[in-house]
Amino acid sequence: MSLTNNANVLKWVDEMVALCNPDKVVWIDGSKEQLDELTAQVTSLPDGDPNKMYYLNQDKLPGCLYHRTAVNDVARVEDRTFICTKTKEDAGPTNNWCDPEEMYAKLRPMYKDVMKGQTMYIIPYSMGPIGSPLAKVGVELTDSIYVVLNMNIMTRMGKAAFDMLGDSNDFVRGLHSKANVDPENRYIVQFPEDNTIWSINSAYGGNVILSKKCFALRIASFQGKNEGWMAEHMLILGVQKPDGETKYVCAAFPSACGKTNLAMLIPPEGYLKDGYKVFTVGDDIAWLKPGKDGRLYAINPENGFFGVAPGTNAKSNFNALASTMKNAIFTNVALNNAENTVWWEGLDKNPPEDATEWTGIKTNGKEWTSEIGADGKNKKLAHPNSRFTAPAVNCPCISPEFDNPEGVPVSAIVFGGRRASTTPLVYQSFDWTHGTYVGSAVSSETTAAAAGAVGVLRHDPMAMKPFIGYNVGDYWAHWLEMGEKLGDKAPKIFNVNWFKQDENGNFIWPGFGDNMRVLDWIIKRCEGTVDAEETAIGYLPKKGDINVSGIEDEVTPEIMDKLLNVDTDLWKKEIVEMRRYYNDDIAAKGGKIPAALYEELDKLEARLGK
Ligand code: GTP
Ligand code: SPV
Ligand code: MN
Repeated sequence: MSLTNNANVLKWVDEMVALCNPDKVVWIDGSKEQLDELTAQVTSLPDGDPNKMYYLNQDKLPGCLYHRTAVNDVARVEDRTFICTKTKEDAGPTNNWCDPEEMYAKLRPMYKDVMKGQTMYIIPYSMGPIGSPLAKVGVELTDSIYVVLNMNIMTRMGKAAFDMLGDSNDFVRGLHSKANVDPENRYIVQFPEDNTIWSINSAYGGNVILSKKCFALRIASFQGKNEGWMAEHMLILGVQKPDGETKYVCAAFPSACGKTNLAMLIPPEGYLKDGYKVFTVGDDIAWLKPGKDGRLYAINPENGFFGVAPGTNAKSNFNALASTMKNAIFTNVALNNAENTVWWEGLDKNPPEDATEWTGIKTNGKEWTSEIGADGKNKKLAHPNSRFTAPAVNCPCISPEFDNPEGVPVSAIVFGGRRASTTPLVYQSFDWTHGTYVGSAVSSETTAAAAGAVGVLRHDPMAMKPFIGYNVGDYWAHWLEMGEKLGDKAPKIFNVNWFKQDENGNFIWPGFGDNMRVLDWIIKRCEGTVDAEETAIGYLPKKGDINVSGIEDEVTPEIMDKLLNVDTDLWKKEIVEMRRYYNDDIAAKGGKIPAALYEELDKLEARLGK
């Protein structure tokens, strides 16, 4: 029985059912009974079935499940991700493009009868609190119970989403089939002009949880441009100060560069004693819109966290770990067989002696075989991009504003990336336009979150390179327009770098909870209660203005000098590279760069001197 009378939904579902030809169709209402039944089904599949999920130790990890994906299906695949708009120019130079009709024609035969012998699940969901003026509805059709269970954590899933939609045609149509998980025929395709996403031949996280990158960033960024709001790859956190006031900060870092960690940080002892508290509103995606008072407001469209497991431990991210202790799903981590619990590199220093590697191979905790990378040197128990899917309600520091339909007012926007050199620990842009330039200039060393080489410096404007659903030049123009609209109520824009290294490749900033010290400076700058050093690249902290109390041994004055150093020679090289990037990678390939950004580049060059 269908869950809605919405004629637009019913017509589209009929078409997709006719195409995929499932034996059975199940409408997902979000009820516990239904989810329990699906869990029972998927956990009782035989070992070796690629769809199999496992119950973990239900005393230690109640409600938690485990799943392994195919070894060639462990991350987003950017070279197989497409934005299909009528013209190539509308997709722009940062996206793979194909004509929509051509792409539909190519994919339709792949979906034909693909669900024969299987069940199609129809998942209605809301991105954002039900009833929020910023929320939007999506419907995902999938043949994967793993997807249903993940969507239940990551979104507000079930009948309420259809109730919110009413008769409207404004919903995102997602069609997913794992098919044969064939990497040669894997496609992650967005049709922004049709509000449609087609994903096929993957069963992994970001490729199949269509609410996330496909909808909440690629499709939503396109919608935002047309409707006057922004969809960004940003965490949202609140810092409650000793006086009780909470300031909200959004931060955009590329994949696996520290959003979840910053969003859930526990302040150093001195700050806790003074009464500071940090609250998490979101760890990956922010939808931003001017509110009635003219300030910029943010909601987290998601309802859970799809976080990187390796490196997560009680010290580095207590709150993330705590979030995974019940009703969570673990994907591609290792198993501690004796306890039927999970393990990953960086959880602790004791890999289990009786373990199952992320590939499913049983091993002894000393030598293992599952290789990452072609050189075979990098052997890991858990895949570097193994993840947990955890409900936001589990997070000990979840913000009381998490479900606020109006969102939270944003004081600061922060950009960042992994940079071994050049970029200082923190600096503030001169104004919104300069801040937009700073965002356009984000580059970062690549990580395991996407398939391909790791550790290569690449441009990742606003940490959105893989997620901008239209022409990057128009996207930058939209940023500038938003700034004009917000005027003097616009958030201040900063840039941070937690990843500066010494000559031996060691990080020189302790990071994690100590990033609070940088947030503290950022908030004081927003309040106008701390002065700054005006440099060629922007405002930097004055000597002594980053609080190092308690970490003086680690962050000596010499180290702080290195952290805050603006190396003119390196920055001149940066300018040459930015001009090359704007000209060759963007403008020459159909990206219309706003004149204001070229002016910012010229001004920066002039400030650095000849
Ligand atoms: P996505 O979910 O892929 O968007 O990633 P994310 O931006 O949320 O990254 P996450 O917080 O999961 O961190 C990824 C990796 O960066 C982990 O291995 C962390 O241990 C590491 N990391 C996070 N914060 C810091 C930091 O302040 N310093 C250092 N050195 N590493 C950090
Ligand atoms: C990212 O890669 O930025 C993620 C994980 O948050 S995924 O959902 O796979 O995109
Ligand atoms: Mn992300």
